[in-house]
Amino acid sequence: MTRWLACAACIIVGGPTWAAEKMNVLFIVSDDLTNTALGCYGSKLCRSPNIDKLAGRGVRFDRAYCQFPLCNPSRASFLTGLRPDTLRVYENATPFRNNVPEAQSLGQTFQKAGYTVVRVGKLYHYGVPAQIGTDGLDDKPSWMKTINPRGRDKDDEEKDLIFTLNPNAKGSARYGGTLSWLAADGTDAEQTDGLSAEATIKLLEENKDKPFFIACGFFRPHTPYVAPKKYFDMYPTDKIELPKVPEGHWKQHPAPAFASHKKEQEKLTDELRRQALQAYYAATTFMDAQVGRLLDALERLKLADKTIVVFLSDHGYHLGEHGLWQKMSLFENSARVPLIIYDPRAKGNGRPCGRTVELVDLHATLADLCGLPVPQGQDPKVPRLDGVSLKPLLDNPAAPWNRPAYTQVSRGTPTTTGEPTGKNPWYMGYSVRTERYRYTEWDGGRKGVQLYDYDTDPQEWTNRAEDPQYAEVVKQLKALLPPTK
Ligand SMILES: [Ca+2]
Repeated sequence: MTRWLACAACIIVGGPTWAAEKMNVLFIVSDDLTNTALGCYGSKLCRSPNIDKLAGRGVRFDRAYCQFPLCNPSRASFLTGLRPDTLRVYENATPFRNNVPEAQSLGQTFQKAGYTVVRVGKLYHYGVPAQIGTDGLDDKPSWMKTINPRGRDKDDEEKDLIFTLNPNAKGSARYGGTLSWLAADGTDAEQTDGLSAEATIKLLEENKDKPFFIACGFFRPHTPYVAPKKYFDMYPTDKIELPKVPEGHWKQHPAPAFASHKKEQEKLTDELRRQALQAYYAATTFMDAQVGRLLDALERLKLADKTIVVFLSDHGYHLGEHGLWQKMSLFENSARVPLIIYDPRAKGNGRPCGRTVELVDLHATLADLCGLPVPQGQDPKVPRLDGVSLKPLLDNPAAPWNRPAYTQVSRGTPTTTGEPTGKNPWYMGYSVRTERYRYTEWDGGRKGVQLYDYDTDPQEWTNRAEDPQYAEVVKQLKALLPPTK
């Protein structure tokens, strides 16, 4: 009966067929991209015209947070809609199905609804650059088809052309785990991300007449920061300013807050820091150009009005703020992510949203926007989603919202099942972010507590956790930890 009525409505309004009315999804994920490198989030130097254009069209989330500032735990979380503590995935080695075999992933939700669901490049965790061109730590049930491009960046790596801060290291610590970069010869199209854009455009062309969920995971600006030379030329090092770190900064905060620091970073001179920023910006602008190719293809194929576009990074990134580089901290630079959602039907398009939202919300959001069911607990082996739909904020970015955002990170080496063991001691830091504050406890507060008031201290230079004036704020935020369903 419902189906007949729907078809009748189509005939009356002369609209497209029921199947064609389904919204498509183009899901674009960047790797290790910080907000501070994007024009639409306030960067004065780094250029990102295509992501800026998307932000102007859709809703730009200014307080969006990852659940864990590391590839595998974060990606497993947002691609399932389940928190790291539900999946018990805290490092880069454990596939989430080891712990929660029957979880229904975002890709599975769309497959069940009859969508064509395809992945290009890095969606679930991949070791970068070591696993480029492979399946990485993929989740096979999530996709109907997968494409793993491999570009000349891998050839240049094999020729040892890439500068690394850690030249004596082998394995992932040589390029992926440290600062490394290359101003590459050749064109955009030869790079892995250039090939990923090309493959994604081909998929859009092939699937333009049926509902699709196409996911494109770019590898840049993850280390090694590799991009064609022309992008390096856009950022002369003498134009690059380094972030300020107050004298004695580390002594005012708990030690675990800085435990992501790596020994080799002590080799960084100001000139090397500027070169690292130049390379990171070059890799970002190169990746942005590939995003632009995808957006142009949507226009050319007349898909722009019936495709929801999501752009995000798996977590944030330090570029020297707090004296830190890369990820794995619970400061804003590491926990905060760029997130843009463009649904052509949304009333809030073109406006920023300042509400605290989480990447774990994406599964519920996209299912809601496309009218698809998600697990409701009928089967106890299939967990309900931990996130909620952001649809109300897409229609009204200033709508009332009472959900804070959570980010957690481990210190020490977690076991692959996530369970603590005597042999392998480790602990968690949990952080809760409201629109004004961030409150963090390390090991339940036993290894330190932090509180920042962003109204007066946007750079997180003053830890207010012990300040009597903030005692009531601490009490309220403490009650929110750890996150619960
Ligand atoms: Ca990452």
